[in-house]
Amino acid sequence: MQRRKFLEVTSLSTAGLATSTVIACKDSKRTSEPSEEKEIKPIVIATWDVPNATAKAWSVMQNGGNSLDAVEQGVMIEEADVNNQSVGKGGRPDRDGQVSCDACIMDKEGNCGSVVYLQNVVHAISVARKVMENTPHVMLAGDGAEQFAYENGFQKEDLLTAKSKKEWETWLETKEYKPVINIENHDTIGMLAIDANGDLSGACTTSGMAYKLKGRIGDSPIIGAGLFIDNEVGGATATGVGEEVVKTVGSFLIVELMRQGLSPQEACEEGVRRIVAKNPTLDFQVGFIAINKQGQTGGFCIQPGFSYRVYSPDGHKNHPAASHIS
Ligand code: SD4
Repeated sequence: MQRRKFLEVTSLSTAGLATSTVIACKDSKRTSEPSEEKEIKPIVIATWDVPNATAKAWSVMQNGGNSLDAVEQGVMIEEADVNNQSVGKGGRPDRDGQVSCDACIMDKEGNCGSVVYLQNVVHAISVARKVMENTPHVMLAGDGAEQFAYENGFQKEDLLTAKSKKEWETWLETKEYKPVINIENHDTIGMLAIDANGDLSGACTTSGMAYKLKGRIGDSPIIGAGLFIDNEVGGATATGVGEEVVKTVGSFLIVELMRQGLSPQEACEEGVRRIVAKNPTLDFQVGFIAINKQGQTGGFCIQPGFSYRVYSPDGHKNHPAASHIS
C-alpha cells in the first residue's frame, strides 16, 4: 500500500489573494521513482455575478473551513440579500403571493440534503444541510420542512418584501406567466467549491420562478438536476428554467460527461445541447457551470447574458459565459 507524504507549500498568488497547496504523493519504498506531484488549488465558482457570495466562500476556506462550510456560507449571503429577488428573503412570490424556497446541498461523500417548498425561513440551504446531517432522509417538503426548521432553531420570518409585493401586484394586472430571459429567472445561486484538501462540495438555493403555480418545484433542490457532486470527478449546477434542467437531469449528465473525459466547458456545452435539441423554440434561458477535480471550470448557456464568478488563487473574476444563441 502506498504511503503518502504530504508536503504543504503555501504560496501567495500575485494578487496576494490566496494560497494554494502542493501535495507531493510519494511511495517511500520506491524512492527511485519520481514523485507524482499534484497541485491543489482551492476554488469557488458560482452562477451569476455574485461577488459577495464567492468572497464569503473563499474567506471561509482561507480560514480553514472545508468546501461544505464554504458553499453553505457563500450562498447564505444571497439568501439574506433582499436585493436578490430570486433567492431567500426578498424572493419573488408565486402566483398567489407566497414566497417558497427550494435548496439542496451535497458533500464530498455524496451525502445530500434538500428542502422543497419551504416557507418563512431565510436560510433554506442551512435547513437542507440539517436534513443531510441530522436525519435519515434526503428531502423534506412544505410544512414538514418548515416544522423541522423551527425544531432546529431557525426563526420564522416573512420573506416577502415590499418591493417584491409591489411587483407581484403589478403582475396581477395581466397575470401573464412568461419568464423574462435573464430577468425573472435571474440570480438563483448554485455554488461549487474545492478546498485545500481537494474535496468538492456544492449548494444551490432559489425562490424559484417568479409567479409560478403554488407548489411548483424546479430543478434547484433536485439532486442531479440543479446540482450534482462526485468527489472523484467534479461538480455541476444550473440556473434558468428548471423544468428543462429536470427533463435532462442536467447536472448529473454534466458530471458523467466529465467522467468520460470531457472538460467542464465541453460538458456544459453538451448539457445545453441536449436541452436545445428538444426545444425548437428557444425562448428561455438555462445556464450551467461545472468544475472538475483538477480545478478546471466551465460555463455555457442558451441565451447571452449569463455569467459566473470564480474565486481562485488566480483572482476573483466574473466570466461572461458563451451561449448557444449569439
Ligand atoms: C427554478 N432554476 O426554480 C430555478 C430558477 C432560477 O435564477 O434559476 N432562477 O427553476
